[in-house]
Amino acid sequence: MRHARQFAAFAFAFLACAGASAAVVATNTSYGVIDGTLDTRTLTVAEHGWITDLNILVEFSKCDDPPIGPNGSACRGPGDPFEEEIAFTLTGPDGRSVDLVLPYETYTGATRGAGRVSVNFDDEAPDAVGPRIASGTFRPEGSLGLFDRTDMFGSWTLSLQDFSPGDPLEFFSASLDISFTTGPAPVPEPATLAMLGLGLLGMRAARRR
Ligand SMILES: [Ca+2]
Ligand SMILES: [Ca+2]
Ligand SMILES: [Ca+2]
Repeated sequence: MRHARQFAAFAFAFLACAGASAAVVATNTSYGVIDGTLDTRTLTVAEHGWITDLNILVEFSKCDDPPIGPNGSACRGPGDPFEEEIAFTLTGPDGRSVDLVLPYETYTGATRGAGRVSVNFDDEAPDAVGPRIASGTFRPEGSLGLFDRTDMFGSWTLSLQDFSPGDPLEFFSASLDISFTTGPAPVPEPATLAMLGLGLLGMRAARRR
């Protein structure tokens, strides 16, 4: 155990040596009405950094017709907004994808739309996203930790889908909020750290014999 602990201490010391930052590294504010179709928004990160935590803030509305428009806030239509018929997915520069909102699963039917909301998708949030559309910080359907230890540099794609015509999804903005370190090499995954720790213990046991 002592060796494993020493190794962990070494790993943390290594982390402390590298520069560490947290910042909104990319934003897209291209308003759009998405209805019965798939649309995407690109978030371009211009600097390199090893991701230690990634959150994404998405500002959108899902209202009964008509659309609320680029400056709208409350829903104009009084009817069922069909909140369930949308899907959000974030794809990183290296092609890996994480589902934020799943269709007909994350959100369920509502009697009246919530209007324009800001949802911060964050693995560390206490509450999971859904079942009603609401502003706040929520855990996404998939784990954004999938992006940890990868380079944030490059083009990220937020896919926004609305499954049937009528009651559009409206997109206002998205921001990537990334904590990252700078340095020559990515930090090993916890599983790798644990295996290295076990390996050290094994070597020690073998030396004893
Ligand atoms: Ca995280
Ligand atoms: Ca987080
Ligand atoms: Ca629709």
